Amino acid sequence: MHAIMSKSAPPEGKVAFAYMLKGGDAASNADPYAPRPPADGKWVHDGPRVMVMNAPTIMALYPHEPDRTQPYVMFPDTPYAHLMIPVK
Ligand SMILES: [Cu+2]
Repeated sequence: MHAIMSKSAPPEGKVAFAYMLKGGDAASNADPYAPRPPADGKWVHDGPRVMVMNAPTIMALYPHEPDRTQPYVMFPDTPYAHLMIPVK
């Protein structure tokens, strides 16, 4: 989280696990720093989930489109890519 907030590189070789059980909203699934959705876009409303961060090799195995029903990659192709895994 420090890396994304400070726009620096995540610590090499350290995987992180996090959770957001109340869900949350994002302006973009592609741009970690988007202040709002693009003019033709919408907010991404994510439900409760756990997240695996800083594990780039597994990101290639999952889709990059937001989906509340299955795991997907948020911020793909950035140092902040992470797997979003919905929970119920
Ligand atoms: Cu996320």
